[in-house]
Amino acid sequence: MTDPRLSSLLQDCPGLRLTTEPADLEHYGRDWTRRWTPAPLAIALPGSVEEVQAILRWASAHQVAVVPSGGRTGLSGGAVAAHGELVLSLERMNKPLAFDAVDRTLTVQAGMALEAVHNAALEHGLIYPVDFAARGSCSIGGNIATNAGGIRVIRYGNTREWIAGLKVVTADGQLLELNKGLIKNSSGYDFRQLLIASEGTLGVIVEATLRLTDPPPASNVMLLAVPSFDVLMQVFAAFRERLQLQAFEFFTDRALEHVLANGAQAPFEQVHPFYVVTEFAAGDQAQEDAAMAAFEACMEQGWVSDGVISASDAQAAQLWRLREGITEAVARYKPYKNDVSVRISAMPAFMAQTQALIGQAYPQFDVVWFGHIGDGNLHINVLKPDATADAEFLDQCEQVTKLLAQVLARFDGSISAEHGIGLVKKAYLDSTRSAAEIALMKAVKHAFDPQGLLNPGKLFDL
Ligand code: 2HG
Ligand code: ZN
Repeated sequence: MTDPRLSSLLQDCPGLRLTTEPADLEHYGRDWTRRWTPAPLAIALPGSVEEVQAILRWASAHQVAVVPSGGRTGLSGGAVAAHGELVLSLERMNKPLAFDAVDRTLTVQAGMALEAVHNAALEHGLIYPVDFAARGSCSIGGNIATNAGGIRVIRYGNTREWIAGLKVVTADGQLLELNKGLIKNSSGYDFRQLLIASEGTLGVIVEATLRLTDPPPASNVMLLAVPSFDVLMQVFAAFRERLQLQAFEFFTDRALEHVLANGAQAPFEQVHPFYVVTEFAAGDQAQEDAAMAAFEACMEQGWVSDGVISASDAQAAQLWRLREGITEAVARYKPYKNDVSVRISAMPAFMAQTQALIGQAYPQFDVVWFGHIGDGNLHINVLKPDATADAEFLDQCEQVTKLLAQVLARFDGSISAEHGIGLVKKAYLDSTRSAAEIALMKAVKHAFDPQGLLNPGKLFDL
């Protein structure tokens, strides 16, 4: 540990677990984006709120930039440390702290994995309903810092809806207790909501009090084959009208090909251009009949050409794998990712324009479409051909993203639906947020972090 600043950190925070091992710098300095070369100063792994406070007091006194770090499964570069920052990993602070049966809340440390939160809630007969494929590796603190969405937003909303309270350490080491689990609290600015989606730029989330709810009734999963992009929203309307949807997701034949190549089982004998995975309440005969009615109505219209319904939990998991396995299946192609959203009512027109733009712009690339179509959220992954150089590929993708951002601006959409802005999308923030809003965001950042030490360069440049 040669950097003299680190000896002073250890003096201020005796016993702190700190590492500068090259393998650790590499591991903790990056997230699931692979674009930046990690180069952190060191990795701090505090075990308590007091240690987090001591680290931030020290960083503030010595003007050291800090990157708060959870499971680093983010896709926007929000947890990358490429410029000598201190990584503050919440990994060791990963325990449930308290359950309250009357409030129906679970208080947890920020480093707890989402899946561990799910399991802890289930132990009390309740659920924490935000869910997505990275559940085993992502941390609840990171979910909150990006307002993570996922596959059940259509039914339960984003992370934001489920946060009853937050403990946050500020840039100068103060501890804020935000909202303290209250349901009603009209006492001025809600800093809890401000911290949600702030991407580690305003404070370090150390604990969260999560709202829990009843588990859903028995559900069924259905996979539908859809002949064209244009009818996806009609299929959605037909199902939403008749059923209480828990999820409504789509993907293309290209996406399926990659998942099958990665070991999944083909769902149908024939190949179809598009697929929908939908999950819905199916606890009684009336709901089962409604599901069949929706399916038949779509078949009659020619909006759906085949379908399969899960007959067991194992089959439901198999069907989900086709959708949830996409990110992993395409990872080896270093995909350029777009994660965009518009209002559901604008989806058909937006999809038509985006499809035309992407079709023209990337005739040479493998483009994989999928996402949470029931939330107006599309993921568009452009896969890098092995023979194309990284820089050339990135440049072409950025050019197209500029055009996509213009389309989005026309539809009042968002350049980041659920992955955050981080480093990857900050050049396009102004397609979604007005100049006045960005100026206010910077003023808020200055109020919380006057020295600009918390996750610098993420979201916007100061
Ligand atoms: C998903 O919906 C995630 O599976 C990841 O948001 C999306 O890999 C992506 O682009
Ligand atoms: Zn997603």
